[in-house]
Amino acid sequence: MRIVALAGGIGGARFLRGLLHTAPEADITVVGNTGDDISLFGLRICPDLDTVMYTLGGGINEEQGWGRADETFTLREELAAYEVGPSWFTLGDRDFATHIVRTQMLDAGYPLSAVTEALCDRWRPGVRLLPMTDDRVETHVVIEDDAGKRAVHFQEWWVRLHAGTPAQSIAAVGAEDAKPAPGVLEAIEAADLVVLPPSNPVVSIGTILAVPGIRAAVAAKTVVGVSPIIGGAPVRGMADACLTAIGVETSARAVAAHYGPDLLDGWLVDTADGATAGDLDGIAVRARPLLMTDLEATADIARAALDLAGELRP
Ligand code: FO1
Repeated sequence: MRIVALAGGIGGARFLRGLLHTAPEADITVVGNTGDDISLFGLRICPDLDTVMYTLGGGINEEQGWGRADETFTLREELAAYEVGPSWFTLGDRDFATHIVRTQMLDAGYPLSAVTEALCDRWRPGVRLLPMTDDRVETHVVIEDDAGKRAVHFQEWWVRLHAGTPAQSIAAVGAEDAKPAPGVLEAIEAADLVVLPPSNPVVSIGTILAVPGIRAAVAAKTVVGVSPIIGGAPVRGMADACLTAIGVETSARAVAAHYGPDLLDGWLVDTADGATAGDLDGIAVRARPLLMTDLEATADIARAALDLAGELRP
């Protein structure tokens, strides 16, 4: 079975671990969000690609959901001693090596897709990990505070401001001129189904769908999504702040409506939202426990998504 998953960071990576567990024989291609990418200290950092690579490759810092396990922070301390920032974005020594290798290859002219493939040669995530595009796309957020109205990089809003200052707007800068990375459209077209894991529907899944050509390719397939919102709140992260920024209510049903029936064929909601689990504009909605408490629970959720897709596939 050929599966394509559009994935963001922590929630997406955790879901993929369950998907691999329940369908070890499946051929899984992950199209990763690169809108979170940021350049710091002269290095290109790809948080969502790294979170998928480290999580599926066994190197993730499990409780954080990002960065490496068994980290040390000597480089960070030395940079602070030189008062070279930013200090609000924590990079560990092991993680720095990934960004050095990536930047070296990008500077040598390799596209991000080739760099990601090379990094995955080491990590062996068990899926084919493709960036959504090789072109530069960066999510920026317009905020207004006592320093005035300005656009800040998504990471500054997310990490330094904890999404505490309301986003007046969120823009995937460069998305309209970006092309899908090599292999992305082919993988989607060849897929038996596309899965939307419980990633951030705005800055992760939404950004991937904003790359011209990807949304139409996905919409042509059987698509099943997993709600990242349970009982009116995101399980983790701050998807509510992102949804509010685009005028979408923070509910499982509102996210399904936001993705739209042209895109979604099936939608899994948690039992907490079961009361409103009736189908929505032709989207088949099913309620089941969605908390990814451990690998078995996550595998069961992934299995439910595959079963629903099987039910819906023409
Ligand atoms: N998230 C934080 O909340 N604080 C950090 O200092 C931080 C550093 C960081 C470094 C590398 C990396 O790959 C991810 C990092 N993240 C950090 C998480 C990151 O902001 C988010 O995972 C994604 O961008 C959103 O999914």
